Amino acid sequence: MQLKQTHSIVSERQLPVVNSYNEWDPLKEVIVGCVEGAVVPKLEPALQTNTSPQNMWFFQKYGGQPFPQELVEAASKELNEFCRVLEALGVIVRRPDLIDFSQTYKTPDFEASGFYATMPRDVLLVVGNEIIEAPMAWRSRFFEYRAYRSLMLEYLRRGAKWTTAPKPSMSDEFYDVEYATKPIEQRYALTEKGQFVTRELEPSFDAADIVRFGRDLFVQRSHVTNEIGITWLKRHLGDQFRVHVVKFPDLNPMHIDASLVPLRPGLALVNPARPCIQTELFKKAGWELVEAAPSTLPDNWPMYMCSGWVCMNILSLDPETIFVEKQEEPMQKLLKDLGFKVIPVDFRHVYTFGGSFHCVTCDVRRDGQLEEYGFAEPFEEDELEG
Ligand code: ABU
Repeated sequence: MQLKQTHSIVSERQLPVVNSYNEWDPLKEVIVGCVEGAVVPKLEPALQTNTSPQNMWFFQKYGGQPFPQELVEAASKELNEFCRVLEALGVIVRRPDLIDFSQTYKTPDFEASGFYATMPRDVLLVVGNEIIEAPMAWRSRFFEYRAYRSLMLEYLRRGAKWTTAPKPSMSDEFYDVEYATKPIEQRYALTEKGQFVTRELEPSFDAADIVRFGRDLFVQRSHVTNEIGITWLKRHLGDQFRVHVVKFPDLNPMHIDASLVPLRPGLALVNPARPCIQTELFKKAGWELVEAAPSTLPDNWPMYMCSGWVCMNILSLDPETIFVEKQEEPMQKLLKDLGFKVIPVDFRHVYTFGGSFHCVTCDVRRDGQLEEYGFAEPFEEDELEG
């Protein structure tokens, strides 16, 4: 694949403190989330829409209370071991501040308690030397940025660009509060039309609905990312970047990182259960799309906030080396067959909190620069309509 370099090559020593353009350049510094202080969110319109009927009891029983201690301890152990492995590989690991997420808060528009600082990927989007705090759409996540404030201030002081995107008020009018109770067929029809639980009154997006391929960023509309949120992002990033909307047949879209995961220039994992509608456009750009292998997770594993497809929610140490969950042998084999070195790490207890390696991290600094990876022609809006 021919790469068009748009920045001069910089040596590692000269890298800006925040510097990350894609998902695969050699990793130098990363924020890893933590589960300490995690609180089960109370049911609210957007959360309810993304929760399957069989999991509703969990939020009804524990909403507003700390996550059960045994779940926290097991996941914390795995996260700490992951950090140890990263550090042993020479990566600088940063952790969020400990926050009391059980505190309730009241704004002029709603009342809620918090959630956690487990998934920095959801709230922080790094594009080049800039960190953008995402507006988000769950009331329980309104103040989640506070866990990262001391890190943001440090990066700002050391030269990074730091932006907070405008947050929606999250009043009742912002949501289609009936969405969760609509029959499945009607919900499929609504997602087809691009209508989700969040309305278009104000911008919202989660950073995890965006995946970075250098100059080209791909974003999905979801229950937390609306059209006006994407407009804000496009306009904010300006002409140096191209933001393309991609679609997946997904009843409950929320976060793109278990649907489309680039591994190295020209190669990406896709989810066979929700194949990208615009597959041909990736192929035309010279990208090979490989179907992820299914998870080995037992059916009875507690999964309250995501699907087993987090087996493809990997983190790249560099374009040749990837962290994969230790018991996801089919996924490990697939990646090894594609020529990658796999680092297996136990992470099933982290899955229970709603994500895996990509979700629990925010890659602050990778050794690379802004490049193009074959998407020379912008995706045409009419092709995007699929
Ligand atoms: N944030 C990870 C999304 C996982 C899933 O699609 O099930």
